[in-house]
Amino acid sequence: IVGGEKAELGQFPHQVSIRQQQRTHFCGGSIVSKTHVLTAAHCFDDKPNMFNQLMVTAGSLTWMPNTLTAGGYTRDVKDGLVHEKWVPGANKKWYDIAVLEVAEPFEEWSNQANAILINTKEPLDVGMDCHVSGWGRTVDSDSAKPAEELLWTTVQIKDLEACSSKYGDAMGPGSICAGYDPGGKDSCQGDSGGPLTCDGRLAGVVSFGHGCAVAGFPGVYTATSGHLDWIREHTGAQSGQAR
Ligand code: 4AZ
Repeated sequence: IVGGEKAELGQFPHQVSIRQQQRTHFCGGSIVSKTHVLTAAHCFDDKPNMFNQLMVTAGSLTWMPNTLTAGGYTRDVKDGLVHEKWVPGANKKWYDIAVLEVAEPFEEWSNQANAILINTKEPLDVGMDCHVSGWGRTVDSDSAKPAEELLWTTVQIKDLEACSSKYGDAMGPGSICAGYDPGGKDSCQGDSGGPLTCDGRLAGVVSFGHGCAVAGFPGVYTATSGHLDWIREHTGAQSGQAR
């Protein structure tokens, strides 16, 4: 997250960090049911069929393995599914959505780890304030590491036509844009797969953008409302409307 502030425990109880064993955080995700996490397909381009080596952590402000023991709920991943229409490495970032099934359910919901309802409202109002959170880069630089603490920022829903005219063919059906016009607030690499929430509903999954926080280039999100059938088929997610 570029231009963000530190989250408080319980502020984003649906947020998870996805790691490969004891290695570094590589993507975010959202708990959508006791057993399923929604994330981005492109997170797994370089880890095809390695789902059973992954783990997810919820209810923690840090992703770091050594401090994870101090709190949070870590689960092994049992299986995963990338959208069957996702094409790794293609210029078209269409169907950038995936689900992970955890080996042990998130049995006990708490105010620190909890499922989020899927937004069904479409379209969302242009200009609406939404929140994006994650441990991704805080500056758009290849040398940047993931953030140590969970960050979040506020971005606004952008006009779809105006945004697709900037991104062209890269943006698929069922994608939306959200950003901050002056620049300086955005999701960035490492936030991928994580939640864009609008009125407390999961409206988008962090997908891609032209750099991060560049004025005039909002972030692109896979819209949950554009993939409801797929999400319902592959998760036990519940839906609700953003107000
Ligand atoms: C990335 O590289 C990435 N500003 C994710 C989100 C955004 C840009 C890049 C959105 O994964």
